[in-house]
Amino acid sequence: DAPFETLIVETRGGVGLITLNRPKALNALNATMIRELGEALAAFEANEAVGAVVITGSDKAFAAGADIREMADKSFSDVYLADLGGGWRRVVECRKPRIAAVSGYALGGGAELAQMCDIVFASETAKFGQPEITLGIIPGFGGTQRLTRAVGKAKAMDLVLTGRMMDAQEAEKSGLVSRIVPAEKLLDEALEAAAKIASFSRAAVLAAKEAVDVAAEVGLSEGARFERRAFQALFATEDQTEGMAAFVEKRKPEFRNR
Ligand code: CO8
Repeated sequence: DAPFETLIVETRGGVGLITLNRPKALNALNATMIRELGEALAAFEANEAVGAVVITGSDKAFAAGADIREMADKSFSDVYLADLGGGWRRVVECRKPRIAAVSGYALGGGAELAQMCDIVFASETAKFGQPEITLGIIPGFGGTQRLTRAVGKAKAMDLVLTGRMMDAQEAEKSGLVSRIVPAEKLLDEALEAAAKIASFSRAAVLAAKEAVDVAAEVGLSEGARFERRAFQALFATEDQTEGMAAFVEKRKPEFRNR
């Protein structure tokens, strides 16, 4: 694995694990970290052995936002020409499922990174918020869009306009968090879920993720049509034959990603 300045990147079986690693700055997302996240995810995307990715931080902070020190003196033309926030596209574009394992602060860009992941596991200590308004800005990478789709307008407006934090319970109840997990089990449970996903037919996993993602973009009948075509297409895979044969024969399937 290539050495990264701001991340620890490793593989655990079929799972890619990215640990945000700027502990002194509570994992504030600087330009290097955003670039490296894109690179690490692209490498996992290209690595056939990897079926799912876990992104985590430290006990105290998943990530306390974009790096305020790095942004403080920038002008409009600086951030426009550098396409500040645009580097995140590479994070979103990853086709393999990503699980965010969140402990401690997930604020601003850190909350948005969690929102970009497909599944969010939170420890009881997790705190989510969009405090950008307190800095004279607004969320810059999906916090007004993905958050609103996840939790609805009422909760999103409350969070984005007041900048307050919500705890894991509230985040789970409102639909941002998939599961709350005891802090000491957070990473293990995320790795276990990722390993399970990685064990399934890769084509089925990618199609399932793609179809769920389409729901955020299109109307119901168009989305259902997309789903049906993707569903039907999977009957062209050997994994479908194997998965159903294994059920009928009462044995474990052996998916070969064909
Ligand atoms: N940027 C830079 N440094 C940070 C950040 C940050 N976002 N958050 C914490 N740090 C640093 C602190 O400056 C401090 O450094 P030092 O020890 O050198 O003074 C260190 O981390 C520890 O932080 P604290 O001493 O503040 O720790 P506390 O436990 O007292 O407080 C908090 C923890 C509440 C999380 C507090 O640090 C805080 O409020 N942080 C800022 C949170 C914030 O406002 N985040 C939003 C940032 S804006 C944003 O994310 C815009 C997203 C747009 C995306 C565009 C793409 C790039």
